[in-house]
Amino acid sequence: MNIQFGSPATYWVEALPIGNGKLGGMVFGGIEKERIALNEDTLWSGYAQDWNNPEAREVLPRIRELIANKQYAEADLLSKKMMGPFTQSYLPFGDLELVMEHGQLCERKTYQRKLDLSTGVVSVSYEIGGVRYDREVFASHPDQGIVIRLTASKEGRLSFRTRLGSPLRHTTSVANSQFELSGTAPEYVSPNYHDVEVPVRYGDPASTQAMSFHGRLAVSHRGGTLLTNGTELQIIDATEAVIYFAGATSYGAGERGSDKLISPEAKTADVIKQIMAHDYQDLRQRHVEDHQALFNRVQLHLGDSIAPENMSTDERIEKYGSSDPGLVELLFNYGRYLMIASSRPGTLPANLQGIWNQDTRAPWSSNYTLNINAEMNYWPAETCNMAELHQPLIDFIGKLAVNGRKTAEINYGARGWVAHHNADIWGQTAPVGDYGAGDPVWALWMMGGVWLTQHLWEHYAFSEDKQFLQETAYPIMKDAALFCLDWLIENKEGHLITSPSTSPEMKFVVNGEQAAVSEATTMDISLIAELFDNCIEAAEVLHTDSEFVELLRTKRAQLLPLQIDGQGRLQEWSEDFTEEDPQHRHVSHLVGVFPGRLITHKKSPDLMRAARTSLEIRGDGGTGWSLGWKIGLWARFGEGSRAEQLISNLLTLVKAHEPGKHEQGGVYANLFDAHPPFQIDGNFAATAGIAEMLLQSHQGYLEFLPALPERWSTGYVKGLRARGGFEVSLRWENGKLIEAEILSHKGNVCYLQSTAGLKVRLHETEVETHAEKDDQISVPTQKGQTYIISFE
Ligand code: FUC
Repeated sequence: MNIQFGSPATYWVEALPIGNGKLGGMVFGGIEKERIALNEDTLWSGYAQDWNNPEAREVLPRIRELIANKQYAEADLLSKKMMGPFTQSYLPFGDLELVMEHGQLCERKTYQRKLDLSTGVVSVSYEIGGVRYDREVFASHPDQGIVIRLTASKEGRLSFRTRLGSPLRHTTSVANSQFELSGTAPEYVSPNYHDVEVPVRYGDPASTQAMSFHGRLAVSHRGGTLLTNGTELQIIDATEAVIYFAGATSYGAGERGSDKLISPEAKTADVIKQIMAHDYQDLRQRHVEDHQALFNRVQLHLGDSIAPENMSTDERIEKYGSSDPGLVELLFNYGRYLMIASSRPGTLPANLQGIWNQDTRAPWSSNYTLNINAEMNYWPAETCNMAELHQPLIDFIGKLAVNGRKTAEINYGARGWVAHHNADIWGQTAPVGDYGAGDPVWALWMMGGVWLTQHLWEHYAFSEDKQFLQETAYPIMKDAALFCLDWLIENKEGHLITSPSTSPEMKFVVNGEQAAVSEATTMDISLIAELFDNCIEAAEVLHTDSEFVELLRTKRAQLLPLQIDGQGRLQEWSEDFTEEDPQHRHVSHLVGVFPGRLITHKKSPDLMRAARTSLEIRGDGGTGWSLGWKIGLWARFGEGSRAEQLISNLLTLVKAHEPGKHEQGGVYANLFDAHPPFQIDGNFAATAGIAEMLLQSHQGYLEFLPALPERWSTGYVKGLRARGGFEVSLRWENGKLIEAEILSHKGNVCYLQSTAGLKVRLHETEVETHAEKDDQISVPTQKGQTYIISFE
């Protein structure tokens, strides 16, 4: 289960990612000069500011009037007055540099560099002068540091120098045999798509409000000597050495419950002290055990790999693509690996690049983009059995819900909470766009919070953790619903609509003019309808708020119904507008099909067919994340081979030195999703989409292999999760399901789609099943028991 190469990385997207949720590293595997590009997930520019804009409230009635009069271009223009500042940017920490004093390689063939997904360890090895050099690198979650072990096969042949550097303002020092880097983040970084005269602004060093950060290196060694010369650490004539890296920022200082009294310097000192108390094998074992406790929960086998074992991953992508079942498995497992490495309880949620970013002005600020990307990152969390890794997003939603209350009140005079298109570490909830410089097609979208609440509901639906529902999820969901109740207005026909409303990020054309804002886009209505449904269900589970439930039911019924357009598609806007780009990457109006569950074969077959037509016309192209979304959509349409086509399109190699077309996605050599540029969402969507092809549970019952492509004729999957507290393993042969194993965590009745010849056993005893309506079979289960279902 390796991503592997026969040479060092030249470009960052060829390097191999490691991470412990907080610290990230990209290992280049250089021979004479190694670079590990470092990140710490809380290192962002700026500080919490007031982003709310009272002017929004003033112009709102006029904007609504213009839209009602179909003066869309004018409404677009005026809606710029609703904008606030851009979000801040996620920053690179710096580089760990390593200079090996053995010169270059003569014999290229001896070189190998790989990331083993099953251990979370990157290794590099090669031979010079008859000595074999080995390097192992990992980011330890239990020990909170990055560990690098270097060995030489002959005694005394290991000599190197190491230090830290950073593109951000910093100073370095060496004291007590430790290398230290102290840095300051900029107070402002302008998005890379918004050029201004001074895009990166630092504050006055004496009074800056930006965060500080600190990195620390220490080395232990067997044989040889450690020298320090004030600018680096140097090891001479050793046989083995271990380098330890710790990094921290001042983020959180002053927040309630934070460790504000601990400076970043003290934090790194503490980590290094603790980590050095363990020997290398111990650290490695603790890391591998921790990683595998999450990684080994799920297994996928789609057939035997057809690629030679030592083939480098980029060659494998180019030569075989999705025709190599092993490569599809690797893509699936990589999404799980990247989630484990970028999102742990207590860390920030994975941003546009997870935690890996080398640019001071990262693409789209590497922020949280709420109109698709941030949600997409967490699509595999529940289905792929990593529910606790969903926690950072859940915590973040809680933070946005607090800040978004102010925005709802100040910007719109509404109750509840709102978030828009972008968020950052500071919990920005207002529309971005630099007070008018942005385009309403992305900046003006009020549904960020509404969509995010879907994650709270799903986290409950999979676990059925009522305490979580009561204490965390429902209050935030209810508050988001309150915002919607205030935001919705009645149109002339008595339907409830949103206005202004955009379908991210697609414009429509009216009278030869393009515009973004209109009323009641299908995405708005779909997200609100689903939130209301989820709130109603949640309140019923909790036996609470019966009046509120009634109100939601009434309002839900009054929402503008979804429509089918002249071409038989699910209509994207409330009117049958012509779109600016029929193959646009966003498929916002299909959100109710996937990841939502508003539109299904059972509930709304006509809308489902129309949605399928929409996707057909949108085509099989798009950015990396767009391809990823379409895998899940085709899975929901029940068309496995089409979903597989999208996986195949995603497995197109994008070469780092040929930047590729912005709207033509694929993967880089290291299998990172290419928008291009690198954006991690496509990796997560691919993993979630593959899981969705094999198991679905959004219709209230389990569906096995709902979208199995012809190519995956024989295989198995183990450990996927289904709503209702079930863990499911499946085995199939020649396209036919042979056996399913269901572990019941909650003792709920398990509903299955009825299949002829199905037999359910608990141990050796046959379990009685009951036929229900709609071709469902129900199986009573007991908590903690595993049921075997065989199909004849
Ligand atoms: C949205 C998308 C872009 C990109 C950006 C981060 O604006 O339309 O394609 O993914 O987010």
